Amino acid sequence: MKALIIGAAGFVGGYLIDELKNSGYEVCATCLPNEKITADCEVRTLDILAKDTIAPLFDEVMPDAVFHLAAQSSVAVSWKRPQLTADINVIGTINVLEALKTAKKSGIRAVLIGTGEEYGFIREGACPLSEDEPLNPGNIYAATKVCQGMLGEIYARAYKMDIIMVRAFNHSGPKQAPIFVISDFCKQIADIEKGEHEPVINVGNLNARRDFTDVRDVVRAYRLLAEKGVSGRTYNVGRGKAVEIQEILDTALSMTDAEIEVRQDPDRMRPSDIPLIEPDTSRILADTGWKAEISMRDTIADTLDYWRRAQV
Ligand code: A2R
Repeated sequence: MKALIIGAAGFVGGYLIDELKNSGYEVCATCLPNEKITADCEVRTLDILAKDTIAPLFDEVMPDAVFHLAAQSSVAVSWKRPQLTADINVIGTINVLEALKTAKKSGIRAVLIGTGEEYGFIREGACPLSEDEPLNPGNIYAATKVCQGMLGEIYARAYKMDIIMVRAFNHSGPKQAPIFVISDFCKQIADIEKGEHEPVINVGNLNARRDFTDVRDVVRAYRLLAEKGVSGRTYNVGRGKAVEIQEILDTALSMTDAEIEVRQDPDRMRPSDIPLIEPDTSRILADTGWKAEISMRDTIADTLDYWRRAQV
């Protein structure tokens, strides 16, 4: 089996390359011209906004499966740069789908990665969220990903293309940028331990409840969806058990001997924060047998360990 990963220089890409290679796939991975992929696999440069360059790449690589990870993936950036976010996440996805439609090889399976944030402002009692729950996104990033999912469904139906849509809930692990909460807390603690930061941890809204899965479990879900998912279907990928951000903070703080003061930081409060997001994961379990296996404690420990060893 040959896999093409689009947008593989980001956080998830490296883990997906490893997962696929360890499962016997031949892997080709793309990155932007200014990015680097160090993993041992075939690497191409690709900007999904350069639409005429995508189909030739498909025709050269001839993949069995395409994993579309390329995105402007930060909620915070999406508030500041809405047009860029829409260009990459919506127009870029159309460019990928059009290229798949015209590719010489037919029947390429595409896995489009969206987000649990697509559910947005959910009605009371809606959790755990099934994939059929109405989408009511609460931020610009999420809105563009709703659009990506709709486009995937439309192309699958209209052109009988083999497309699977994913709504990935929060995922974390070593090497994640510290704009995401687990990585942020762990980096701050590691910096304090190294004496590079005053013994204060800055936090945002600690009462929000989110569903966290280790990135290594998440990429295993993506592989299994490419292998066993039902064409045209949307799948939640998550643990199925939300926790308060406070619990993540407490767990991370329990792993350090440093005396640390917790300080609420207004800059870390997101506009329109949503109180609870938790998926129903029964569909992916039924169709692929996947469920999250790595504990949140292990994810936090590994992420803290990563930042302790990181050279600044
Ligand atoms: O924005 P950068 O320089 O970090 O590059 C990102 C890249 N990317 C693009 N690739 C091709 N053509 C473009 N026009 C373009 N714009 C951005 O996609 C980055 O290297 C990659 C996405 O990786 P991350 O932002 O680290 O996302 P992550 O955590 O790997 O998540 C993978 C997927 C994304 O679609 C998320 O929205 C979803 O999972 O949750």
